[in-house]
Amino acid sequence: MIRLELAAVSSAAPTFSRAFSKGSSRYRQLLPTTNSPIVSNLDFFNSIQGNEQIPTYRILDGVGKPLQGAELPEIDREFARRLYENMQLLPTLDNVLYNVQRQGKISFYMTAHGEEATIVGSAAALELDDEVLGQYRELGVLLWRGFTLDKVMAQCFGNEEDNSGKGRQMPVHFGSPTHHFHTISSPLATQIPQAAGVAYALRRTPSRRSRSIAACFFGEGAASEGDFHAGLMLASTIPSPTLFIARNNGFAISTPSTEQYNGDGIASRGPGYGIDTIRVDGNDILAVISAVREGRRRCLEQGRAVLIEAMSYRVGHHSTSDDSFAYRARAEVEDRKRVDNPITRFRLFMESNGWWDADAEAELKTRLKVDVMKAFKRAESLKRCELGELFTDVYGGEEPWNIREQRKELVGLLKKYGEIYPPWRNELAKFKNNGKDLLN
Ligand SMILES: Cc1ncc(C[n+]2csc(CCOP(=O)(O)OP(=O)(O)O)c2C)c(N)n1
Ligand SMILES: [Mg+2]
Repeated sequence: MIRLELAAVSSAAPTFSRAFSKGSSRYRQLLPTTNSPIVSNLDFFNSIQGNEQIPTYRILDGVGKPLQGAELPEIDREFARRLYENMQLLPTLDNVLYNVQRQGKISFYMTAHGEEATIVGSAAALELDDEVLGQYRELGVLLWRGFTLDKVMAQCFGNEEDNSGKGRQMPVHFGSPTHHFHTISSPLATQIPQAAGVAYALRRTPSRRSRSIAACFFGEGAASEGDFHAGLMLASTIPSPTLFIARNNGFAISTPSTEQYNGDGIASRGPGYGIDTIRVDGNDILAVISAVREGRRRCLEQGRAVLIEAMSYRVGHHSTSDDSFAYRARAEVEDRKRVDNPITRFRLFMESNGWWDADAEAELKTRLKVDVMKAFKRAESLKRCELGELFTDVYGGEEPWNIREQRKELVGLLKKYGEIYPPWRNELAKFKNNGKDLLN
C-alpha cells in the first residue's frame, strides 16, 4: 500500500517541481485522496477576501456602447429586432395581466420587469428543443419558442383552452411539451435536481446525446434550498449537460440577497462542484447571449454541467401577493429602472447601428398592446373546462376511492345548492355546460 502511494507521488513530482519554485515551503508530496500540494503555511482562504470577487462579464456599457475589446455575438438587424420585440412584449403582457389580476379576473400573477435581457437573451441562445426547467419568471422563454398569447391567457385564466393544466394550476405555472418547457411547480428549487436528471436522460438517449441540453433557471433565493446543492452535486458527480442559470435579481420576496449568502453570490459555488462557471451582467442581452451560447457549447462538448449567474434587479413586486415598498424604497426602484434598464440599453445599441428609430418604437408598442388586449378579451369570454375534469388526470389506472368520494360529495352539494344559491349558480355558469356534466 505504502509503495503504491510513493509511486503516485513520484509520477506527479515533475509537475510540482515546475509549479513550486526552489526555496518554497511546499513539499513535493501528495496524499492518497487528493492532488493538492502539501504546504507548511497555515493559510485559510476565502473567495470574497480583498478584491477576489468573481468578475462580471459584460459587452454593452450602460448606454448600449460595446466595451473596448469586447467581442459581440453574431447578430444582424433581423435577429436584433426579434430580440428587442420579445423584450418589449414582456412588459406589455406583464402590465396587462398584473392589472387584470388587480381587477379580480385572474387569481395571481408574476412579472419579469427588469429581467427581460436575462430571460430573452438565454432563450435566444438555446436551441428550440433544449429542455427548459424554469422557476416561474421565465415566460419569455416560452414566448420566444412560439407559445401564443392565446395560450398564455388560457393558462392564466384557466379556461377551456388551457390544455396543459385544464385550469387546475395557479396562473403562471406554464408547461408545454411541444415547446420543451417543463411545467412550473411552486415549491422552490425542485426543478434543479430534476434538470440534472433530465440532462442525464438526454445524454443516455442516442438521438439527443451531443445535441440537446437541459437549461435550468432559478432565483438566487431558490439557491438557498438544499435542492440546489443536490442538483449541482448530481450534475457534478454523474456528469450531464445541465446549464444552470441563476437569476440573481437581488431579492427573494422581501429578503435581500445580502442576507441570503455570505460568500461571493451564487457563482462562487460552481467551482466547489468542479463546474465551469461565469458571472454575467444580466441586464446586457448580448453578454447573456454569449455566455449562454458558450455555456451550452461546453455542456455538449464535455457532457458536463455549467453554471451562469446573471446579475439583475427585480424591478416589479415579487408577485401580485406582494407590496415591495414595504421593504425597499420606491426611489431605489425608480433609480434602477432609469439607470440600468436592460431594454433601453439594447435599444440604444440598435439605434446606434441604424436598426431602430422612434417610428419603429411607436409602431411596435401599439402593435404589442393591440395583440395582448385582443388575446385578453378573447380569453375572458371563454368558459372554463368541464367541472368534472377537476377530478381527472391526477392518478393513472383505476380511480382511487378518495377521488370517487370527493366527486360524490360535490355532486350532492351541487344538487342541493347549485340552482338555488346565487354564488354557486354564478360560479357554475363559468364552466362549460354549467357544471351539468357532473350531474348526469
Ligand atoms: C420551498 C419553498 N419555500 C418557500 C417558498 C415561498 N417563496 C416563493 S417565491 C420565494 C422567493 C424566491 O426568490 P428567488 O429564488 O430569488 O426568485 P425571484 O422571485 O427573485 O425570481 C419564496 C420564498 C416556496 N415557494 N417554496
Ligand atoms: Mg431573486
